[in-house]
Amino acid sequence: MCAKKVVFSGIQPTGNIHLGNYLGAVKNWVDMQDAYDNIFCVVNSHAITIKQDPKELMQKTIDLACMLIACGIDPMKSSLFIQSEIDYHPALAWILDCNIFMGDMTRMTQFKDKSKKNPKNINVGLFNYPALMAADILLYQVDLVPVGSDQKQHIELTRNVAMKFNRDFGECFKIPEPLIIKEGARVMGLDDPLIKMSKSATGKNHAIFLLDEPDVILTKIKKATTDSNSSIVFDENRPGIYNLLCIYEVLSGKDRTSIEDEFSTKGYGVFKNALADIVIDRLKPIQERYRQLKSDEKYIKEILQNGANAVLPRARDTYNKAKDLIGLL
Ligand code: AQP
Repeated sequence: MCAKKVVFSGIQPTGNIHLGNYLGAVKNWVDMQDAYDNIFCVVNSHAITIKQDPKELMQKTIDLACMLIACGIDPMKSSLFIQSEIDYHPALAWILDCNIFMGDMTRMTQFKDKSKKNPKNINVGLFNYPALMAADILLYQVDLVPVGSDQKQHIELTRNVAMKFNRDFGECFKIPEPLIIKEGARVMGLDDPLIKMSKSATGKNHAIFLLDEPDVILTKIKKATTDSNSSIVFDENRPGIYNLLCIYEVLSGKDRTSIEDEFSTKGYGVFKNALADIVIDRLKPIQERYRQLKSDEKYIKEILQNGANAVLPRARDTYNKAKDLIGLL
């Protein structure tokens, strides 16, 4: 029997997890758990590229792990751990840093976007984020990295540095492939469908958070930006209604033609109510499970410790190999 492919992905504890994180990443992690050998990571070291309150960051890290389990990450099928528990991540990032050209790093669009959002804290870590992300992935000899489409450029950089290292020093890293499921790959802000839904955006109606109460979800969807044209069809040139229809498509599992047949003549009000119903229904069991798990932090910490113990040997082996190949004692 051939071994299962290894999947790795991470998520930052930078704020409340939203529908974009869920549909673009976490839902896919959960759906594919049986098919792969899964490693998932709360990437708290990435989170400090943006200023964080230390106590809050610790709590948000545990809460996010709790939410991932509530969403369906099963510790019996997946290793879930906290990035800062394994020191090989920053150690390998340094080796990779010395093998990534400035020109390649300066092309990363996320750095440009995040610098604009945080003009008073454009730190070296923010610039260097993709090297740490490459280390996260390469340490585990990964086949696939399921992410939203915003991370495609970083995975490309990861592949390039891995290939360069293997060429220059000898075979060390498996070359990972991005796994971007088209549906849900880029959920846009409800208040502004031209920008990606994001944890750190401040608009009151920007994102649906997984812990939002039903009435809040309904209000946010009702207030979502659409346009003056009332027909309900999948048209990328009408980004507001297109975004809402894409969310409905992933959550309902229906195809585009049947969704258009169902709503095309019904107007935005009816469609928005149906979308709110489906979002609320999907989030309800996740919220219930989250509340149960939250009352047992010891259990969450145990899962995280077991996850770290399970993945540590892989990280150690890869790091030692890279260190040896590059001539570090
Ligand atoms: N809007 C989105 N649509 C689809 N997928 C998304 N992802 C993020 N936003 C969307 C995917 O979620 C996973 C975890 O993301 P992250 O926490 O590592 O960081 P991010 O991409 O920077 O997410 P945010 O929400 O925008 O956080 P902040 O505001 O802190 O920067 C990734 O797979 C990502 O693709």
